[in-house]
Amino acid sequence: MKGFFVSHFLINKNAELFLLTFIEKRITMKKTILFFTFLFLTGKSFAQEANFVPNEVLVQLEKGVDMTRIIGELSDVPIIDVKQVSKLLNIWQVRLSSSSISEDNAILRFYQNKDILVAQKNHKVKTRATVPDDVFFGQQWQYFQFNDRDIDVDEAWDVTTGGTTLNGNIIVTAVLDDGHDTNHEDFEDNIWINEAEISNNGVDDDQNGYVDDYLGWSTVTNDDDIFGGGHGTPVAGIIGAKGNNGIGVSGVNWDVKVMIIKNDFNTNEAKVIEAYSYALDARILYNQTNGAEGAFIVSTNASWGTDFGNPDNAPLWCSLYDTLGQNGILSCGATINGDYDVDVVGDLPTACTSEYLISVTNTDINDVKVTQAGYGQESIDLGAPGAGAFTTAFNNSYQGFGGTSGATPHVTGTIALLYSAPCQQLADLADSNPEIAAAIVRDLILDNVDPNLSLDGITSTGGRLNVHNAMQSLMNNCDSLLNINEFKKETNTINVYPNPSNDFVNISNTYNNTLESIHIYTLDGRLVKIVDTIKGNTININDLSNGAYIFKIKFKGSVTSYNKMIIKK
Ligand SMILES: [Ca+2]
Ligand SMILES: [Ca+2]
Ligand SMILES: [Ca+2]
Ligand SMILES: [Ca+2]
Repeated sequence: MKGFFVSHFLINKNAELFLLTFIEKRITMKKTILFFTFLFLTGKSFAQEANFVPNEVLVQLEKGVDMTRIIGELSDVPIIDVKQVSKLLNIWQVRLSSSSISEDNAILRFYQNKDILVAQKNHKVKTRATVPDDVFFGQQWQYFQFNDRDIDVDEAWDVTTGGTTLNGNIIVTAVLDDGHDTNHEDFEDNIWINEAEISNNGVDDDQNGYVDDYLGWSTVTNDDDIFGGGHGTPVAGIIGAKGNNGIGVSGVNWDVKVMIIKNDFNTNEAKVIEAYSYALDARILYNQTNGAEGAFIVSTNASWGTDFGNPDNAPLWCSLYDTLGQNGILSCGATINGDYDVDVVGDLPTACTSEYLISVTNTDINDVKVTQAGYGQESIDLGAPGAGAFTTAFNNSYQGFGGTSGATPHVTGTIALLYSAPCQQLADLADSNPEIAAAIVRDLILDNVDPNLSLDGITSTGGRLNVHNAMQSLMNNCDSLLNINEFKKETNTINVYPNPSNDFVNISNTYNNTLESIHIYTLDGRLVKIVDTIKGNTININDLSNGAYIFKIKFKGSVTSYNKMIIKK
């Protein structure tokens, strides 16, 4: 037996040194044999010892033994400092003089003292990170840089890499863009397919109002010809290129379903509304059928927009974000690629005031806002890495993709990833109250950014996306998600009655805030009336002609305006 011990000690001296002594001291011979057999079988996988703090050793003393006495007994060991790290277990951190003894020799010496139970090196501990095996992962600086100028998604992947909620909802994110390279190798099954539809038979099999919408939907050709994606393929890749499949890159989600809605964005707002409506219809159907039909869309991505667009003139487009949010969908918008304050000059959609629209600007590899990227303390929420973010590209290739277009899908993808977290409360809320779930996920992202000087004072959060921080906050607060007061404001319901109305309209909300102002627009965006002296909750509209109007309602102390459609007759 002795010989076996010695040879094992020689083979694997680092970790087993202490075990040898431990076994001799603490357990019977019979147990020793079992323990050592186990060690022998498994020892090889620990051939390399983890990094440790130089000139430090941790020691555990017998209960009640005084460290001062031990130091006296070990006068030949050059101890320069000790600190108790556990009173209960009598464990001490011991610092040694650097030059005179190795950690191994000090440990050997400690074990010669009968009152020392354990002596070991002080191994370094660091945040874990899950790294996928995709060959170009190393080029995805937005995920990992040694100087940590990144979104820490690798650390979030310790918790989840995407896919479904705990209740089994398959998480979908909708990309409204110029289509997708459907032949790209690095998506595998991460592109959403409408399983309830039969392709190319001229029949709307799932009766969702769209004929043959099998691969998604194109508002250009009114079918599912989504092929294209010079711009859309990188966007989709950032959200959900297949992770850890040994090829290409990884999206923010290793697994997710990306719904492709192809659009021609050089046309008009009607097409924008059509594109969003496909996503909205699918989520409403999902909610109404308890997941039997439709799609569990949690986020949409708009890496496009109208430079200098005035939200006041686009009430339909802007109010769509409220409707999407009320049904559980957060939307992300890329702001202008120009050095402008969009609070002042306007932008569509990123200056729309909906609580369910997250507006994103662009940071670079040095974690600094790109000069040619919009900002706005009210309108723009946060920064994300966009300038040259490495991802998939058209024609089955890979490239650095840029601008706010590259920044935004990192946020869109993060929304999807958070929904896949192992938090039962969030999964249940996503089913029972999609709007509150969406508000929670939004706040998790916005409340947990990395503060960033280049964004300070010119964005609402003053920071850059940090996926890990948001994920940690979710897991830490999972049990009390519903108790967080901040979320209550998002459950605010606006009541407008009667509707249709004649001369007077009453407006109230759940929290009885005082009305500050109401801007009344025609459906084509023309401002026809401003009401800013309001007594009680009733306003007089007898001067309006008959027809439909958008009321943009603002309460005192709230940054949000609520859009409601009112019929005057
Ligand atoms: Ca990092
Ligand atoms: Ca259909
Ligand atoms: Ca069909
Ligand atoms: Ca991959």
